[in-house]
Amino acid sequence: MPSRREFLKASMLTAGALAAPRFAAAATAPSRGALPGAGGARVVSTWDFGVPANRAAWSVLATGGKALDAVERGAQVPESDLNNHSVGKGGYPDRDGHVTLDASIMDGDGRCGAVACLERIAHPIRVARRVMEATPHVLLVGDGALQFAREQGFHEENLLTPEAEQAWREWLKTARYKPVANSENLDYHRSMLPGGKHNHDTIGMLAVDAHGHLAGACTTSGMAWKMHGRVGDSPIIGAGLYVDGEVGGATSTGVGEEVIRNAGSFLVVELMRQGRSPQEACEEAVRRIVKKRPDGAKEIQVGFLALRRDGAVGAHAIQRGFTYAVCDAGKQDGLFASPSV
Ligand code: SD4
Repeated sequence: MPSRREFLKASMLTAGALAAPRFAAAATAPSRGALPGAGGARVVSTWDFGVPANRAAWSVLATGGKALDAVERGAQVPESDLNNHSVGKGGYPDRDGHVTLDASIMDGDGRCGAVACLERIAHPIRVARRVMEATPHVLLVGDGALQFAREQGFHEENLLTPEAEQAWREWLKTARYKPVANSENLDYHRSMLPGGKHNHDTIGMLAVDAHGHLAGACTTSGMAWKMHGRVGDSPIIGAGLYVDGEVGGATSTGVGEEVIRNAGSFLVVELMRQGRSPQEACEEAVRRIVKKRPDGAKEIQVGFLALRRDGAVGAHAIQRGFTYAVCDAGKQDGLFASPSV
């Protein structure tokens, strides 16, 4: 476990490393849990763009709404740009030029739904919820997911913007696949748009509502320049997202392959069930990834965010630079620098 001094140092470095911070990341995470009952609601999200997403979720929670509705609402903020266009319009495509989207949603009662490799639909999180509520399945992929979205009346559109296409053509000149750590925040601040043109758009969001119910959502355009058909951790229940109403929830961001290999979010929740704090649980999950691939881990980023049933929050990442947003009755725009290995 990092000492307080290491934690503060990492936090300060993180804040300094952000190109043009839109929100100043605080050094001290909210360690005390929210109180149950009225005013005890809280929502947390990955990355700086979690702040506006949390605000949208808060509009549901503050009026006594359900955690599930809150995360679905909040996740749609980074799925849209400032003109309310789609996530994919800002996301980079795969190496063949297709913008393919992954998303999952989970309720504390165990119900869940997800879509993977979905094209042409701006709000995959809404399709994921529809999978959960209108089908006997958990995960629909590719053409089948698109067919279902069409049947459900979702609007179809081309998600590849001219800017993203240009960046893709530029990338094709070298065609080298190498994920960049913390590109989510760096690109966000460069473009200043939640769904801006360089943004990978992954948001993991966890909420506890005033009734003590939990839910989570995760949505992404995935790793830029991935192979066509590649699916990351975000739509895999237990990897990019897991919620158990008796314990808490966890979500992840970064290189999804490493998270899937370790069933990351499920691991975090199970560790909390066994008595570890959200912070300790996230640290252990990161440690497992680093331990299994010490050399590979030097070059990649993975971050976990956890919310316990009582509102206590934890986060940990391999590299410096991972931030997370916290929103509750006391403060709606909290932003914290995650400690890291
Ligand atoms: C993935 N975990 O597809 C996602 C990528 C990500 O911010 O988190 N990007 O592997």
